[in-house]
Amino acid sequence: MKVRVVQNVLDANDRIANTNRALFDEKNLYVMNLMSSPGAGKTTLVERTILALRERFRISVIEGDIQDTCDADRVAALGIPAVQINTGGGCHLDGNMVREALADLNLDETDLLIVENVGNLVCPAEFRIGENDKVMILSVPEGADKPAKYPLMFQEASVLLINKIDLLPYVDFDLAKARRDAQAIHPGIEIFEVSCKTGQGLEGWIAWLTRRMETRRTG
Ligand SMILES: Nc1nc2c(ncn2[C@@H]2O[C@H](COP(=O)(O)OP(=O)(O)OP(=O)(O)O)[C@@H](O)[C@H]2O)c(=O)[nH]1
Ligand SMILES: [Mg+2]
Repeated sequence: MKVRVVQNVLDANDRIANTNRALFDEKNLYVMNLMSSPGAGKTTLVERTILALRERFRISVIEGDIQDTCDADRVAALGIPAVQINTGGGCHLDGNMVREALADLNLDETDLLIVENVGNLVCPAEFRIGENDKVMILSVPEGADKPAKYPLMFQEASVLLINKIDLLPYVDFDLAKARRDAQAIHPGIEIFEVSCKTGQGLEGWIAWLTRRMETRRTG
């Protein structure tokens, strides 16, 4: 019985996510759902991505947090339209929350919609929001055992950014193991080693995202 209830919730969410996706397709919009543990570097990546692509694409951002508006404020400080969703305790965004936030954005003037999910390594991966790609960050201080212990997000993501590689000299992080385990869970997953602090490796990420957007736009 309990399993059936959870399944019903996921089915209902899928229906709303499909409606969102139909709207995104109609507006010729590429949407990425950015997920990670708290503090892995999502908002810093959003800022870096905006700075790299703002001349080429019109960008809007939805920020998901349990409370507060500081992430949306960071994005708005760059002159980018940003909507903050406060889940009030909820550990993930779902299709309906994103649907409601869309009302505050001008989708006709957006090419790239970045949705930063609530910091959590488990639940966000279970709820589709109508995105084109799920993008995941694993940061070096979290440890290389995370793909093996929290496989779902690695399975669901189209791309994995291993962030904070500037900290590798100071933290025990087995890069080869993290890559190997992520590939075992999701064969062929794209992996980029980056530092959102120094900018190292971000050109690979920006090239990947640009390719995905172009593929989307040319069908
Ligand atoms: N050393 C280092 N610090 C980083 C890097 N990327 C982000 N940080 C720092 O990590 C902290 C958290 O970064 P955020 O971008 O706010 O992380 P987040 O994933 O958005 O956090 P939540 O939204 O709370 O889940 C900040 O102090 C960043 O400056 C990096 O590549 N290297
Ligand atoms: Mg953030």
